[in-house]
Amino acid sequence: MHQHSLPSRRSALLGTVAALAAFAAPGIAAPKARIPMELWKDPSCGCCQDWVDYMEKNGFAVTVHDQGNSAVRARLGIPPRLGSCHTALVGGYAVEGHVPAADVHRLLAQKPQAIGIAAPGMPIGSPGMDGPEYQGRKNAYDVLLITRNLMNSDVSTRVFTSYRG
Ligand SMILES: [Cu+2]
Repeated sequence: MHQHSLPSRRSALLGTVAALAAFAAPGIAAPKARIPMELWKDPSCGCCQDWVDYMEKNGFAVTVHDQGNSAVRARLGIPPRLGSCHTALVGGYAVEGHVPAADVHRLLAQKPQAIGIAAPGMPIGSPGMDGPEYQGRKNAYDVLLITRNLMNSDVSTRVFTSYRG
């Protein structure tokens, strides 16, 4: 048994060394797997698609559903007052609206006990709401962390990141 397992272990080790050498080589970026995200939006929502394109450029692989946004939002436990134009699910968290990718990456790294994060409404200047039609305008907005009280199921929020206008 030992005789048989040795060559394969050895080649696996050599493979690892080769991979590490490739990662260390200057000018060669380590290939990074994109994070799967599922998203629900209205088919005619242009700013939703702009956000999808932005997320695709920032480390996410987005599967888009052109319906069911409101139903998914309700299912995930996001109250309508925190709603926006699209709802996403990533790593077990809800992401509502035009949330910057950095906040989603931080959420996935910190793994708080939470429903997810939201940028309620459609803040002008947020990712996907920053096209030429807005002429560089930026409104201040907060990305909120949404939590649910496990005792009474009350939903509450606190500021996750504040963006200045
Ligand atoms: Cu929008």
